[in-house]
Amino acid sequence: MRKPVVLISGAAGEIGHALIDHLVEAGGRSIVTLDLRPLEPALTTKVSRAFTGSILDQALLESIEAEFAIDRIFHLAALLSTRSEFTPVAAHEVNVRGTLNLLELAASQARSRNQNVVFFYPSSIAAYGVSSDAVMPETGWDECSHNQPITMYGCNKLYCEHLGRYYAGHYRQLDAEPVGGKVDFRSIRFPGLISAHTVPSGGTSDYAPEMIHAAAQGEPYECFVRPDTRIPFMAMPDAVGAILGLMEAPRDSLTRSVYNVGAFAPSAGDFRSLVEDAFPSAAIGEAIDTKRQRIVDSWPDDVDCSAARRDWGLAPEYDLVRAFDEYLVPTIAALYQS
Ligand code: AKB
Repeated sequence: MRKPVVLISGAAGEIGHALIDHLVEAGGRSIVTLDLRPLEPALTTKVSRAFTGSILDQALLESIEAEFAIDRIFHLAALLSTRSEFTPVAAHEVNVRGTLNLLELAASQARSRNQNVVFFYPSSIAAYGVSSDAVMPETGWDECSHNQPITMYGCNKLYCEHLGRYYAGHYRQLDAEPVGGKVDFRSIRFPGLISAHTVPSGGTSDYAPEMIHAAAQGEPYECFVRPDTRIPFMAMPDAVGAILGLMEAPRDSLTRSVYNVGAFAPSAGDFRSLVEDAFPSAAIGEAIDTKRQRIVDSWPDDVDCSAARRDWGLAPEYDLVRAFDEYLVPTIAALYQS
């Protein structure tokens, strides 16, 4: 019998980079990765197989399915919000058709081995479309509020949340013997994520990580959103912790398939002040991109994470100050000194 493995798509990206390290540290299943870009050598040695290819390549997915017994999928591959606006059809192909391909792979694996496949899907605050006159509850918006995204990426993410629910509970429901219920779809709507080790590309929340990484390198940075712009963020270690917390939770403790998470929601001006305190020579200016500003303005100022706390114990380690003092500043400074 083939040993069950974990499949990570988009493994060479920001979340994948951090997730692989945590999964290896935790031990357990072998890891198979798939990304358009080759996995960096330091990670390749930690995984069983590193495929370089596309989630749109059906022949590649079929060969991976034939070779491995996959019982966990972390589907991280995606085009982010800003990049998707320049190539909306390509974004739909990657973000929707690619997700459909991975869900089909999960359903096929579950059917052939008559065992559940747990499927992690990273959704986003981009699934929201909050109108400017909406008055946010003190606890932030819950998962069911203002789900009217204004970006292709946000539309993709919201639709794939529904695709996941379909595969989990209604897949081929008219078949003589439906296999619905064997894809255990679990999703997190990530806020902006800030990694000390990598800089994102193609996102609209990128102003925060771009700002601190530029300051640490002594490079000038022009912030593309207003100082009063406010959205939720999370340090990357807490994002990975949230993924593992959700994936380890007993199925019957989960009251929903899509959860908000967040750790702090500073304004861009607050974030800039902390960067300037940490890097006094930082040269941070302002060059507001009104079109990207419109996208960020449609996202929630903050989100209600009570369902995640209640169902699977979401508990970020890093608030804003601790993220700077104990994770971002020391790690990023060391990154660029070496
Ligand atoms: C983006 O900016 O597109 C992403 C996101 C918030 O999902 N970082």
